[in-house]
Amino acid sequence: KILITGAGGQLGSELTAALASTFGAENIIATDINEAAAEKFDYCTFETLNVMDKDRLASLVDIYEVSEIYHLAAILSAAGEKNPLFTWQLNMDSLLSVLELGRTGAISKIYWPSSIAVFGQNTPMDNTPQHCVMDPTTVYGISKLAGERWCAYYHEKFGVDVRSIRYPGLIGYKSLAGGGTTDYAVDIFRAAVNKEDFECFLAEDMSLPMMYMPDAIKATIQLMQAPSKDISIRSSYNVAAISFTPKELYQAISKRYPDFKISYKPDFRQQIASSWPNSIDDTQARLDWNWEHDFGIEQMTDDILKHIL
Ligand code: VAH
Repeated sequence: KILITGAGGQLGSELTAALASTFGAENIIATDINEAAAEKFDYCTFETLNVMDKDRLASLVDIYEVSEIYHLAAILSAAGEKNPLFTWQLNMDSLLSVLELGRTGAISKIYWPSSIAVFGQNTPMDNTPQHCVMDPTTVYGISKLAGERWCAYYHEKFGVDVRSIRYPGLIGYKSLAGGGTTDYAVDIFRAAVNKEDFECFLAEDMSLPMMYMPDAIKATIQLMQAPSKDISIRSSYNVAAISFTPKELYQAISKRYPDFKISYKPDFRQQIASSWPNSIDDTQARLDWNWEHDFGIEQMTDDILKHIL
């Protein structure tokens, strides 16, 4: 059975549904700290779980005979800056509890998302390589980089089968983003279809690596299904799809919504975004498990606007 933490979140809502259709809803246990998330999961088992509560996590693993955990619960980059120490504790302690379940043999496989937030000001910004200087500036990024090293450590020392992707900004229309620096690219679509003007918290020329949710889901399931021997990176894989600026996304949307208006009012998130790469080199993911993205900015925009209404 597969247990997902943070299942009610932006990624969790869609990944849980995809796992249910791939592996059978009867094999899925969705968990979230937020009880109200239960309503999204009428198709599978749902349990409330605070990931800081490692005893409850262990008992859910035991009760449901869980063999795999997708540990998605975390505090993201922008939200994390408001409460640095708690963000560190939550992001790190919960990952270590999951890795310990792997070490003791309670579970046999782990998925844990990392992020391009592991990169920083001295990282090469264009076509950022898998291995390079990583000097994250946010607590979220620091926790993801440390988490990557823990994943590699547990694999190396204890043989834990843990797999990870450094996601770019993820864009979906089915659930809202929360507390991230890339959230504008989700919110902008709702403003457009609701015929509201949009105020963007990043500068118009702030290029960032992004990915449409179906590509992120595909990458995750592909990585988790790859034979263990093909996984050469046990920290976390660079994975790329598209890069664009707020202005380019606005232009793509305004082709379909000509009256749509945007203004730019960069806040503290602009500084976070400018410490992240413009584009990512994902050669290793392409070599190891045949990663290939499907959606460009135009296809993504079409698809979202077709479905979001
Ligand atoms: C954030 N969406 O903005 C996340 C992501 C690449 C950024 O990790 O914090």
